[in-house]
Parts: sequence; C-alpha cells; structure tokens
Amino acid sequence: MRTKAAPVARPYDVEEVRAQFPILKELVHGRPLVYFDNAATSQKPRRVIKAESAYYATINANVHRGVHTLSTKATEAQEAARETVRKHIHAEHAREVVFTSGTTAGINLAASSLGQLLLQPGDEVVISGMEHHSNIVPWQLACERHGATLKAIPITDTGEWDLKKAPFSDRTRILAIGHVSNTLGTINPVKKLIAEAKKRGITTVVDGAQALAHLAVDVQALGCDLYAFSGHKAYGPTGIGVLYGREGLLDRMPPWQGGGEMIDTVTLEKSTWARLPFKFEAGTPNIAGIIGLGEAIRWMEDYDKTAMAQHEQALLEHATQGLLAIDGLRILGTAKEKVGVASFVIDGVHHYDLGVLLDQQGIAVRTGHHCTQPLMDRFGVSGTTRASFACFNTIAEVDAMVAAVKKGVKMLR
Ligand code: 7TS
Repeated sequence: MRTKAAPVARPYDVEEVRAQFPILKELVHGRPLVYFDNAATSQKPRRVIKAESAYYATINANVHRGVHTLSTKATEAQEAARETVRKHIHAEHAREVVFTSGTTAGINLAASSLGQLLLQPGDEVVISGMEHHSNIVPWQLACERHGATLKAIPITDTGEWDLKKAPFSDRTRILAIGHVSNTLGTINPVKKLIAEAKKRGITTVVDGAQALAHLAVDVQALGCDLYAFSGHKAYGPTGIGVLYGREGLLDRMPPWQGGGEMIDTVTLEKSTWARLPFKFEAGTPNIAGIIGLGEAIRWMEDYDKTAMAQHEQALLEHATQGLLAIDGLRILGTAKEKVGVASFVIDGVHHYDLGVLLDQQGIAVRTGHHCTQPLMDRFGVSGTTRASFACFNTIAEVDAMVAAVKKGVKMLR
C-alpha cells in the first residue's frame, strides 16, 4: 500500500526572516546592529510598516462614524484586524477583543473596573513576586481605593512561582499573573494556577506582554477571564494592545474611560453604554496601530510557530553556555521552561557600564531593574544585563555578544 508522504515542514531560514526587517541593516557606532532588546520592544517587519503607512496613504478616516467610503474602508480594516486577533488567541467572539494602547492600559482597565465590581474592604488580590510594575501598581491603586490587600506568590531560587506558598484565602477575589517573566524568561504554569483559582471562584487576569511573540496563546484553553498584551513586543506597532475578556465578565464590568463611541445614549443626567467591545473603547482608537497589529499577527502566522520557538531556544541555549563560561557570571532565572531571555550579573561589573560598552560595539541590551524591582530585591541585586532574543537573531550575534561581554569584563574589572 502506498502511503502519502507527510508534508515537508519548511526549514526555519533565519536569513530569509532577517531580510524582512529593514532596521537590521542599520549600523550602530559603525558596527552592524545586534538587537537583543526584544523584551522591551521587538523590531518590525516591512509588512507591518507598510500596512500602517498604506492606511494613512489610502484609507485614513475615523471609524464607526461616517457614511463615507473611506470611513467604511477604515472600519472594515480595523474590524478585520480584530477578527485576526480573535482567531490568533482563540477567543470565542470578536466582541471579547478590546483594543487598548498596550498591556499597561489593559491592566489598568482591568484593575480599575474589576476593583469597582469585585473588591470590598478586607478582600485580597494575589499577584506574584516576579510581576512587571504594570501588573503591580494598578492593583496597589485598586486595593488602596477599595480597602483590599495585595499579596504575592513568592519566587524560588530558580525564578519560578513557589506554588506551595500561594497566598490564597477565602477573601481572595482576583488573581493577576504574568504568563512569561520579562526579566527571567520563565514561562509560568498559568493554566494550572488559573484552574486552582477557578475552583475558589477567583477572577483571573493574565499579563501576556511577553508571551504573544513566543508562545501559541489560547485564552480559552488557559481558562483566564482577562488577558492583556501589547502589539509592539510581537513585531507590531507601539501604542496598540489588546485586553481579551470573557464576554460574561466584560458585560458585568463597568467602563473604565468615558467618552465618544463607548455610549449608547447620553442625556445630561445619565448615560448608557455601547455594546461590547465598544463599551471599553472610548475615543478615536489607534486605527493605524490596530491595522499594523493585525498585519504583525498575520506575519507571525506565516511561520511555523514551533520552528520559530526552536530557533529561539537554540539562541538561548547557546547564549547560556557562552555566558556561563565567563568567570563570576551568574544567570538569574534558570527555570526549565523559558523563552529566549538571558539576564545576568557579573561579580565586580556594574550592569550599566557593561551595557554602555556593548552599545559601543553595536549590541543593544537592556540594563537595570527591568520594571521588576520586587524581583530584584528577591535576588538581592540592583539590576541585571538582559539579552532578549527574537526570531530574527542569529547564533553569530550571540557569539558576538559573548565575546563583547568577555572584553567588557576585562576592561571593567
Ligand atoms: N508586562 C510585562 C510582563 C512587560 O514585560 C511589560 C513591558 C509590560 C507589562 C508593559 O508593557 P507596555 O507595552 O504597556 O509598556 N516590559 C518591558 C521590558 O521588559 N523592558 O521594557 C519594557
């Protein structure tokens, strides 16, 4: 019997990927740019840049307002992007996809609105000790406003949640946790913790800022109530993000910001709210950004996610080996499940000085506390040097960084 040959997966061709990123041709201090600051913001493929400029050049108009042709085209392009996002994150309905200006705005929306809906004096909100400030401060503000208390899951020496010490109680109302740590790279067992929270009737919010570019995100499989992310960390534009919300919950949540387009009726005495998702989208949205985000997702979907992830894992492994061979260097975040983030400290070398020396060789890394000060306190350091990889980085670039770190250590010690 003849068997059908399995389709041959297209090998991951990093040079073909790189050719799509115009910025990678730039020189920095006369050297080819090595961009390892993707956790701060990733670079953008030409298709995304073109989609944004094509919107301005051909169909620029406000959305959901005019009867004229351009407004209709702009509205269709925006709503097509919403559908692209819906499918990509496996949301059930497009009305569960709320456009925001980014993860920070999404979490502020969540904290402000859920705070009003759920928090009473004496209630508790649980986060973890590795959260970005964006997933700490909005909850502190909400707790302060409603007389609630903020608690945190402690972090182990490997940079993982210590779930045996998860501070759940019968007063816990909200769990707000990061899918992937921006500082350590840890991929957290969010699904497991959400299941535990659900059993206790706790509303769950996930900060997915660092996940979208690296993992296949399925909000229904995760079982979360809300999920926030930014476009710019996943090859999309800045100033645009998404807050996914389960319809039943979004329906009950009060609006965050008031203004045009989020209302159904307004009298001088009282207003009623527009249907989802518009109840949460006051004012003119970032239409070009939304279109660019849709294009970034379509661009990512053109590649086999597993092949992309394997490429990034190879970069991480190579970097980890190369860095650990340097005397006095310690990597923070040694979990088994990590995305391509290598955060390190070196005895006798300040991260800022090292970052400046790397930049002089064209290598962009982030230094400092990475907006995770409680995590820095947990590890007893003031900051780290962080290299964060994307699908367009190469092994040769990792070698260049390791060599530059070695050189830097010699100069600074
Ligand atoms: N949550 C996480 C886990 C993040 O990494 C960031 C940004 C945010 C929230 C905020 O996202 P924004 O798009 O609203 O700014 N993280 C980083 C970083 O690691 N370096 O610069 C920004």
